[in-house]
Amino acid sequence: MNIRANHLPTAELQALDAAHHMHPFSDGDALAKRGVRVITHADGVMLTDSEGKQILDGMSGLWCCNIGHGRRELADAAHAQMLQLSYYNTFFMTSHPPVIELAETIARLAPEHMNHVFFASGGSEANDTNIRMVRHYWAARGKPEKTVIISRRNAYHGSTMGGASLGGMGGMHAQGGLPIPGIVHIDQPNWWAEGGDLSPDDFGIARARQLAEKIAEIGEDKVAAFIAEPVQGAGGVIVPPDSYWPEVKRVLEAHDILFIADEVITGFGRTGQMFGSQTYDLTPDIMTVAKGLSSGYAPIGGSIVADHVAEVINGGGDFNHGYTYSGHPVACAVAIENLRIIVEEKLVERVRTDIGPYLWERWKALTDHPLVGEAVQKGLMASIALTPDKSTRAKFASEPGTVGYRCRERCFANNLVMRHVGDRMIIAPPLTISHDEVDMLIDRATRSLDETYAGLKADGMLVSA
Ligand code: PXG
Repeated sequence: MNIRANHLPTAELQALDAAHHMHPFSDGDALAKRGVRVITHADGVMLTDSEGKQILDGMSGLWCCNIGHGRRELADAAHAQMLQLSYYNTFFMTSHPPVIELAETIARLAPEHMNHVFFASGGSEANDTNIRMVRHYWAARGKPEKTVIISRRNAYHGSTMGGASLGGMGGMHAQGGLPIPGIVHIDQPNWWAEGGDLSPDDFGIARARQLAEKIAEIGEDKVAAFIAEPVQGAGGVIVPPDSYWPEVKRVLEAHDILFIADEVITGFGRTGQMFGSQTYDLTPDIMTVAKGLSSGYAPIGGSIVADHVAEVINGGGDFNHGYTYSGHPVACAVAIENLRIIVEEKLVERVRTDIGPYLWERWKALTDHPLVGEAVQKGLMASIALTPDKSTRAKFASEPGTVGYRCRERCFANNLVMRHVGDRMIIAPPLTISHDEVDMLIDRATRSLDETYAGLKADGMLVSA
């Protein structure tokens, strides 16, 4: 392979990276000073860095590599498609075989009532599509004043102006004048952090009822849609109390608004069903997908659209929206091959009946550790809350995220990618992870927790806020 940088020494790669590459969600100066970690190869669940270290990828890249790294079938699909038709657009009354086949495949895998797909290059773009689509839907139905979209605090829906506005991340809203008008937020169902003295079920109901209260406050005639992740991912793998989704469902059924399930992380097997909406028995009008659609082998996302919505959009004249890479043939060919593997290798069933339950056996035992409060999991996404006192669900006296960051650093040192979100630690390994690799993950996580605990003790930081 003729990639010059593959052969450069680490220090040189780091210097060039610092000089020319601006990183997402990073403090550029701090990163340059420290030097980035350069990942050069990956196979299965293991990454290799430029120093030859073998690292267990507990995050599937960035929640995307559902089938694991390095599958030759996907490379072959991309290669063949590039030679046959590397690019053509899907505008101006044209189409091509891979986009047609992928749309049909997705319709077959999606819930019965969802048979239409609008493609994008990733989840953020797809959510921007969704903002425009739900507003256009109501306008086409003669209700142009139904424009407001309700979302949740600490949700993640992308990084474009629209996606970041739908998201409920304070740090993102603080930069660039967000959110854009017409997007409002209610509270998240995060019982550990915000449940106070309520039982998880009472708290779940209370948080779900905020949706009804917000609709009443704005006026149903002004509300276009509610958007939510079945399980919040980037927010810290927040698994809602059992009472939450049934109550939200009741609220949605009682009101004439659309429901967008953001399945960018939960789609394509992550929760043990093909879609997280199926895990929670939800009936979305639109599902946002990306990541696991191609297992990250090619950038592709989209909106899976219910028949009744597609009918209105298709009947509403031109929908003046689209991306150069909507339905990119190479990305579609890669996604088709990826979905074939997910289905034929029964990865979704594997998560539900085999590796998911096995991970849970091992993961929940982490609550024996003095630093770990709750452990939660849905399929192959899981988190633990770090706390100085689990009996009171206490937060640390240090700035939120300080302890999580220290733990993440220990994980790195122990060759495990386990992320922190504030003081929660999260994992979402490839759906192909073996039992032995789960054992390795738990061993490395435990060692990292032990070292974090020892460090906090030594520094006098085991103190409640
Ligand atoms: N929706 C959800 C639920 C996501 O998790 C997006 C939309 C946006 O997708 P794109 O493909 O535009 O990135 C995401 C992406 C993190 C992290 O820190 C998570 C995401 C992206 C970047 C960082 O966990 N999720």
